[in-house]
Amino acid sequence: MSEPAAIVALSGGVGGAKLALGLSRVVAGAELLVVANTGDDFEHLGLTICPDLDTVTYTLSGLANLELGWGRADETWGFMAALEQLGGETWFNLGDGDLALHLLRGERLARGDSLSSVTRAVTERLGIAARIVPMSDDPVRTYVRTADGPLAFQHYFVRDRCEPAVGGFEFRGIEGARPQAEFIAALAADDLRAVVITPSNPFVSIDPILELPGVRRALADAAAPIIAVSPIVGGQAIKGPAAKMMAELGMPGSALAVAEHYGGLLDGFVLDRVDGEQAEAVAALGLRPLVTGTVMRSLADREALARDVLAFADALRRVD
Ligand code: FO1
Repeated sequence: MSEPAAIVALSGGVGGAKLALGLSRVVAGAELLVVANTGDDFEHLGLTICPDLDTVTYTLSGLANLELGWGRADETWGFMAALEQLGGETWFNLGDGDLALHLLRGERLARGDSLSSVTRAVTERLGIAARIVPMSDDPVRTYVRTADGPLAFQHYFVRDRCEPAVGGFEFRGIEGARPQAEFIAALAADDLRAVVITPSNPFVSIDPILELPGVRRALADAAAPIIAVSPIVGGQAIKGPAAKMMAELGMPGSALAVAEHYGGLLDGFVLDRVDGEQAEAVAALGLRPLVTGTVMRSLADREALARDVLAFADALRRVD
């Protein structure tokens, strides 16, 4: 049989999208299936906003706003200025170009199209060779447990700027949500080369995907190594509230703590060189550690990490 070639990457927003871009440039396009978290999605101003799907889509099409980490580059804000003038809610910024995607998606969803079909139409139109799918076509909404009660994710993340201390998470609707069909099929396929858990927030970007009914089972049965890249480097998250959440959850803010969080699900765990001394403790968990450069500043960094992760998976597959 020819070498297995298919890659499944689980991704949230910025960090995950960077590695997804690296992967898309080192494997043949259609061999990469990026599964995006939809727990961050929410209804706002009558629109269905899908931040992680959109960040991955914009990143793989070269349209992403690299300064903001979300939305489009070269954006204009005429809509927001008019919304402000009219007294609308302006805590969540919607660029004029970004708005086109939300309106198009809203119209298609209202017509009964699935989120997968809308996403496929957009990614094909934008010339993205990789496949990008939502983790589910059924709605799942992440709520953050705080001292003042559950908080919808975007209210926590944007409106309240991640200030409330988190006590845990709720993924509302997840019990009845079916994992996206191509995602589950890819995990069962015998041409699967690797499952890559990208360096996204473990709690609010990756766990919603893992907690979907049937996903952990499908991952356990998958015929390829499952590798996670630490989102924590030197005790800090590259971007976002992961380290703050870990402290509030009583966990050490370390790469090792992330490895423990994913636990037995993994075959391999990738740490940055600054955390190299934790490799032994990761190995003691029964995981294979890989120590390399995981901070992705340039496109070359994204590609280099992607190559390292895939070579790591190939090495693990040969020993298993
Ligand atoms: N994040 C912000 O911090 N402020 C915003 O105004 C904002 C607007 C926004 C609009 C569209 C979109 O797709 C993402 C947006 N984000 C914004 C980022 C978003 O909250 C995060 O990307 C995810 O939910 C976390 O990964």
